[in-house]
Amino acid sequence: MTPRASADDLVRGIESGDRALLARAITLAESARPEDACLAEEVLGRLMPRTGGAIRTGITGVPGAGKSTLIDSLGMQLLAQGKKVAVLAVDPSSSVSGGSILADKTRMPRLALEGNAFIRPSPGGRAGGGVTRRSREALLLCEAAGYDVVLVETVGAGQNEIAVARIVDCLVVLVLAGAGDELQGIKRGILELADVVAVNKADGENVAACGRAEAEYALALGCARARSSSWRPRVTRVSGLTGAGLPELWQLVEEHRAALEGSGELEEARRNQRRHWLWERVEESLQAAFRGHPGVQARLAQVEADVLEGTITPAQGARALLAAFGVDDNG
Ligand SMILES: Nc1nc2c(ncn2[C@@H]2O[C@H](COP(=O)(O)OP(=O)(O)OP(=O)(O)O)[C@@H](O)[C@H]2O)c(=O)[nH]1
Ligand SMILES: [Mg+2]
Repeated sequence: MTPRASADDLVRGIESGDRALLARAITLAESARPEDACLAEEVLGRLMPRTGGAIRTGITGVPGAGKSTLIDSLGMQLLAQGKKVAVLAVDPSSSVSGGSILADKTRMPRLALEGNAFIRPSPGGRAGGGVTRRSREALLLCEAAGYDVVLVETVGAGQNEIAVARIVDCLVVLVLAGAGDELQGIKRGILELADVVAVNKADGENVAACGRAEAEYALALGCARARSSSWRPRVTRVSGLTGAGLPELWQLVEEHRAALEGSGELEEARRNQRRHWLWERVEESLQAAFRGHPGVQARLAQVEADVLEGTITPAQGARALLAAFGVDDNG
């Protein structure tokens, strides 16, 4: 067992960019043990003044869309510009159905070897789509450690994009050409949240099809309702494999950042995210307190059985449990 690091050790280590201590702080934040979580909270609290500076970008797309490959290439390009890059990634070990099972274990083979890069696989793996209940803390800790860019890989579509949109500033959605009409519904959902759509795998024989897909998405994005006064979602074509189009993709991410900063929307979005974070934690703690309450525990099995049998309504069941918890829900 490694000796337990103190808050001072962790704060100083993260301030100096120590990746091992950064990783430990994230592990503490994710821990189910209250004393670990408390320590992580203290550390993050002290580091908060150092946060806020990174470009926080979500990279999402269906399984096998090429997210990890693209992040590996993009990360290398950003490192070449002198940037430090952190990646919160979907755990590759649980990645069986999506991409190639034969792919390198980390799926980011080049970035993983770089001293100015930090890759954090998310323990939730595919089940959680890569966004865990402590991804936000992990992101902020990376920022405090001096990473200029934090990329969050998540598997689409649906709830995961909503979760990742709550912690990043810019959401890049990777799509594939010729994926068929069955994706129309997903496409519409994507358009609601995407800041940048990147048609990926535009290489070899696939280039022409990607061009057509790009035009289609551009048309669809043009018709979508505007979410921001300063930014219209844009579409571009990339190949994570060859690296083609990645500078242009990053240019769009930076333009997006500049537009939102200029209009004040970035700060507003981050304020909303912090409000959401507050309520998320309140609700999480309330639920834990509720489930752990002896009075609730004593009645839970019976109330649940009654609700399942239909002898009482779910609303009546909830009222009974809340009364056991000490909340009078009669008014
Ligand atoms: N032709 C081509 N193939 C690619 C490209 N990017 C990724 N691939 C291939 O697509 C497969 C999946 O790539 P990944 O980068 O693991 O995709 P992912 O979206 O991270 O997959 P999951 O994390 O499993 O959801 C691999 O076999 C890659 O080699 C690309 O730009 N062009
Ligand atoms: Mg991946």
